[in-house]
Amino acid sequence: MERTLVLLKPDAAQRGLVGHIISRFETKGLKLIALKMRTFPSDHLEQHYEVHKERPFFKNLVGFMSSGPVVAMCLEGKDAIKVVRQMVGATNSREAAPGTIRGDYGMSFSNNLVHASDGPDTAKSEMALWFNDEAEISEWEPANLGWTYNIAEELS
Ligand code: 3AN
Repeated sequence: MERTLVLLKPDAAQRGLVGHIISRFETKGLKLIALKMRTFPSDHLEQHYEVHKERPFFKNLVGFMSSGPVVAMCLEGKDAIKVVRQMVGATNSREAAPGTIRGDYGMSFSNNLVHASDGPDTAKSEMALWFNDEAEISEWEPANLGWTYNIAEELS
């Protein structure tokens, strides 16, 4: 099982899409193991987007992300990082494929609703940044796990 970090950006809250987006991950079969909502300070967002710090859009990005509540969550599942990235779609929402979250709900490059970790190393460091306490992660077994996956072929 793999874990990934997902952020619902302030535009998701402002547009009333938080429930819709979380529901898509849940109905896909991804397991929600951590969830919180807060308006986070700029220094936290600067850390999160450290890799983009030299890019011209960095200041706007941090300003946007700290302008309202962000919903942070961890999702778990087989190949969760790739599965979630595919569900999120291309960075530019206008080019994101229909059926993806950005493709279905977005029209913007910058206000693109969702962030999702792009690989195992970033998933690990981002989860540690957003959920610094082990107590914030819920270890639990969904009652339908054996129906979401094939136990003999995928869970043994
Ligand atoms: P993604 O979230 O699709 O992995 P990244 O990691 O390349 O995209 O970029 C991080 C965030 O920075 C994007 N989600 C987007 O909001 C913003 N961003 C990236 N490139 C640009 C750009 N050229 N102009 C404005 N915002 C950008």
